Amino acid sequence: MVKIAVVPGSFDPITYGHLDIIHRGATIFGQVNVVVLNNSSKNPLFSVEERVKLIEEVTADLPNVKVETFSGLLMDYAESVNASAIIRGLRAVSDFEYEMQITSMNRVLNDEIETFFIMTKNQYSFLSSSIVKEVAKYGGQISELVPPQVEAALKLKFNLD
Ligand code: COD
Repeated sequence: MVKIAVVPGSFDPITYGHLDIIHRGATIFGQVNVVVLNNSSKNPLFSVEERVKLIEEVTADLPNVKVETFSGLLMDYAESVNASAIIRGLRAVSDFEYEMQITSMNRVLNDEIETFFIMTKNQYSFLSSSIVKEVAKYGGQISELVPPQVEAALKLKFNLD
């Protein structure tokens, strides 16, 4: 039976850091479901549909990756697709406390779906969607931080050329 791992997030927008985690997950698990949780309290720049489309475009070369969206609890989604694991990315020690809180809560909800942490590549350890949006907004160089499709979408959002 194919083992399914879920990579959940906001992906507003997807960066090379996210993509690194998805690539690594796709070499370990038979199938990776990237899921955009659309009930976040954050105020997103991109709509759920825009985020899904960008992720689909930049993962098109990975045949065992599929992109979905879900409203509700991550564990409800994971159970609905029969997932074996959740994959989260770790950048720095600062991520740890937040991740531990989420993982502990998820364990209360379902102790059988294990959370795996994958450390990002060194060059992406400072990278977040928020930083990318900030730099893009003021016309800074982001080509080493996000795929070309995402760079183009950000320029369009901020009316830059
Ligand atoms: N390198 C490696 N990994 C990275 C990088 C990077 N540069 N940047 C981000 N990541 C990782 C993050 O650590 C995370 O694992 C993943 O990529 C997604 O990141 P984000 O920022 O897009 O998404 P988050 O962390 O805001 O997503 C939070 C969820 C939406 C998953 C969470 O809030 C959730 O599960 N919500 C649903 C409600 C729920 O089930 N709640 C109960 C548990 S508290």
